[in-house]
Amino acid sequence: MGIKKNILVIPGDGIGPEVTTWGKAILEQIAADFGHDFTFDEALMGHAAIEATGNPLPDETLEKAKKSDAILFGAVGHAMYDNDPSLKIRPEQGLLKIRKELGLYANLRPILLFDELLNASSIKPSILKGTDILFFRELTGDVYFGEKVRSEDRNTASDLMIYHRYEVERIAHKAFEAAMQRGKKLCSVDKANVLESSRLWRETVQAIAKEYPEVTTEHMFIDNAAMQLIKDPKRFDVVLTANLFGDILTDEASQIAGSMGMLASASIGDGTGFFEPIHGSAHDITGKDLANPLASILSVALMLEIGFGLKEEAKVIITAVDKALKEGFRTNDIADETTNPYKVLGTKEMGKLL
Ligand code: GGG
Repeated sequence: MGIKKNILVIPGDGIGPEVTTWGKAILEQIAADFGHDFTFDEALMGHAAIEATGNPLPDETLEKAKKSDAILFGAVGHAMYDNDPSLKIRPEQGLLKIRKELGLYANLRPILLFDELLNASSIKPSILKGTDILFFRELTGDVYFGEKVRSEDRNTASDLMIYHRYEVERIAHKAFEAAMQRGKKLCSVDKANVLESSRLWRETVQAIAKEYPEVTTEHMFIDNAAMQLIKDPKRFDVVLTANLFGDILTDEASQIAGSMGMLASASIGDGTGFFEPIHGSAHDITGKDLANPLASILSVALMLEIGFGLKEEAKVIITAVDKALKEGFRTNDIADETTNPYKVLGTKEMGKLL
């Protein structure tokens, strides 16, 4: 029987609107094919919201988000803020605030490697083949939310790296539960040889690990993890890490999957789930029909599976992506001339194909 869901679409900035159009189109197609009743609303966030209202997360957006069953988000950011660090109101503040307000503390980032893209990576296919990693990036703590200070003379600055035990406990439970459903291996990544917040992280994960004796747990320093990810990605199953480390490590891991344009994410916590590609607003390619819509489309698969429990529908999307890749269709970011047949599509053509 079909289900009824109200989905809020927040396209955001840069290539966000271009890719989110196709994520939404897939949701409409799935609803038609499986008899679901998906209704959509739209809201502003990021630079688009600052331009319209002066606020990167307008109250109206937050209210709509709280009322919705799931959120499909694109990206935030604009080059003008990167070039002027003194600007106080910034697009990213909208994204951080909505994560905090919705209690979205666990960001799941699966490194889903399609065999057809083995050659799109700069890492050797023999090292990559068989890689299947699920990252749990903590999302509502760390330097992102700790106190930020700039001295009066503007010559000194600090960002407080802060974690509370309960924040580590709740995401650790989610990660261990996922490990139980997968390869029963969990690697917790920190910098406990240097950082006190990482020592709290490690002792908390060690305590939680005792509740999951079937899971083999290891602890790794972030610098080593960054190296192992490229050297031997297959050694990882579930990776649990903090906000900043997770942000950096998953951008690195996107090269295993071939491109940032291939990685989807699901942010979950106390209520409404939030689904977005891991990539940002990519101003260099905005409006050029070059963006890869697959990360948005795969984020929809996560919404269906994790948000709504619709596993079959999610599988249909992953199979369709796999088929398009097997037939040789590529966007520019995953193009690799060794593929035969081989056709490079724009954002719109790839979106329509799916
Ligand atoms: N779709 C992800 C996105 O828009 N990222 C831009 C960004 O600034 N994110 C902040 C963060 O997740 O660390």
